[in-house]
Amino acid sequence: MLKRLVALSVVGFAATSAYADMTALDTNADGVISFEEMLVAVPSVTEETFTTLDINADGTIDADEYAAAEAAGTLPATDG
Ligand SMILES: [Ca+2]
Ligand SMILES: [Ca+2]
Repeated sequence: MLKRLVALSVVGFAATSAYADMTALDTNADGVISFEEMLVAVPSVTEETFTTLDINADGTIDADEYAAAEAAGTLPATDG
């Protein structure tokens, strides 16, 4: 199971090569990505996109939501 998840995330990462690791986005290291934190990495991200990624609608992207978005290829592309 773990191996499969890792393989999936590697594939997702390759497809969005400019995307940083989640920990790089989580600048205050609280384990979740806020809209403000995502804005730093992806200045063009909209609240609508963020809300789509925020599956449980708690206002932040947790590791599960990040992994799901990465696997689905729905992470917004960084500008760099
Ligand atoms: Ca954070
Ligand atoms: Ca969430």
